[in-house]
Amino acid sequence: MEANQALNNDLICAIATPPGQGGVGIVRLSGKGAGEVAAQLCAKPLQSRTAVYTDFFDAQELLDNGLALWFPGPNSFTGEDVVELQGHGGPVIQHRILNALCQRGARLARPGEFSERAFMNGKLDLAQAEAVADLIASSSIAASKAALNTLKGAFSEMISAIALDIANMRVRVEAAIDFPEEDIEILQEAKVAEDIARTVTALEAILEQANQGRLINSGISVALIGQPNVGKSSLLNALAGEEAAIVTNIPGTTRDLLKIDLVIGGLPIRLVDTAGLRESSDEVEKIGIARAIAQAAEADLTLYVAAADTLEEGLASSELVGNIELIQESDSQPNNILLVVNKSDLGAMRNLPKDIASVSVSAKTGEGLDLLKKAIQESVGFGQENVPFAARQRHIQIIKDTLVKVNAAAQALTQNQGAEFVAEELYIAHQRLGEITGTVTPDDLLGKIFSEFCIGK
Ligand SMILES: Nc1nc2c(ncn2[C@@H]2O[C@H](COP(=O)(O)OP(=O)(O)OP(=O)(O)O)[C@@H](O)[C@H]2O)c(=O)[nH]1
Ligand SMILES: [Mg+2]
Repeated sequence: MEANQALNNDLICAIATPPGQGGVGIVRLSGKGAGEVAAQLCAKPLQSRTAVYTDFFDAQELLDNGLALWFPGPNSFTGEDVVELQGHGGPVIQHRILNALCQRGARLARPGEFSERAFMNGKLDLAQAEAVADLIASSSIAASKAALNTLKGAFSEMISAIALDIANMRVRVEAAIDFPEEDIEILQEAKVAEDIARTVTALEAILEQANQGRLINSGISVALIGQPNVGKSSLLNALAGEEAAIVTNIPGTTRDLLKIDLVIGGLPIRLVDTAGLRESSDEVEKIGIARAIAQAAEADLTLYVAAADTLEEGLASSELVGNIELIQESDSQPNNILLVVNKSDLGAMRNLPKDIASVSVSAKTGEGLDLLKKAIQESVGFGQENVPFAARQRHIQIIKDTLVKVNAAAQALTQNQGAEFVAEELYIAHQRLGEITGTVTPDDLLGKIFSEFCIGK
């Protein structure tokens, strides 16, 4: 890492504000000599951590005027010398300022390079750096709160506490390896089994929270599935509050997937309308139906839509059960399915399968829509409480892998396999968990994470 730091503190610059016109446009500069280069551009000395009103020049002429803010390292976002040049928010002006900086030795930053440097210099850990991108990309208030909590360290603190527990266990287990004859007794005396059990409980709890954090962060995908003409597209329109999907009384209207982003109870939702499920000889429709089933399998929640007026017939009901079973078989989270009985204005819910939660609605009159929204929230495990932190799929996989290894350590202990086996499992668990905050990071992982950032962050 030290070699990286030495290589990477060259001077980088980028426009930090969004493209287009605005009252203010900010160009950021970070790295060795940022203060000097900026002072040349402003043709006056800058003052540490003070806003200086100034003109900006290139070698020939005046470019703009505004404020220059200088944060000498290490007390800056990146930990290096950082300057923010706040000029007028126009693309031509800002590019001229960038050019002037590049003429004086800076280069254009890669996406995420400022945050990557903050990570490299210990200003943020990896989960916090990811939260910077997640906070910027958040699409609901709840998502932004969760990302901010992660940025402030809520998630990292919990992970670090568990990592510390594992480290402490490792110390005791590794000590026992030196006494192969008595190692089992030593481990018993040191109450390692109890500590492992506690760690498993802690990991399971954080896994559950991380799942919520992942859902709120990346958005919850909800698929509308069901037989033709039951009103899936009408429901999508009713929930979205716009005529996004084509609705007709001809069965088989929807052919392809239609995705709409909306917010329900503060949760970012991606709602997907699909082709009605039926036997079809039409090539295009067949592809649409296959996509519908795949979407249901992939979604965090499947809304299986049926129509109240057709449910009275026993046949429709048995088909419905068959289709639900089909989806449950292909779904990785088979419990997350909610039966939505639409067209409540035409009849009551009847002949419903008993083992599945259901809601009655009318896309036409709007009746039951609020209940449906609540049911969607509850089905993905959200009540009114705030999500404690935002997380990513990467974190969830790591927590799961860590759990597997800690459980393996517990098993090695109960089977009296010897301290070195327990130590080995705990070592792998410890290493893997460290990848969340970045105490252990394969280089390609860093490249992947930071390349997803916007430029200037
Ligand atoms: N009475 C009544 N009619 C509805 C309701 N919802 C939808 N419809 C009607 O049912 C018909 C089918 O609606 P769609 O939304 O196109 O149904 P779909 O499930 O998307 O159908 P496919 O795309 O063919 O799979 C249309 O004529 C709608 O106006 C409802 O709540 N009550
Ligand atoms: Mg449709």
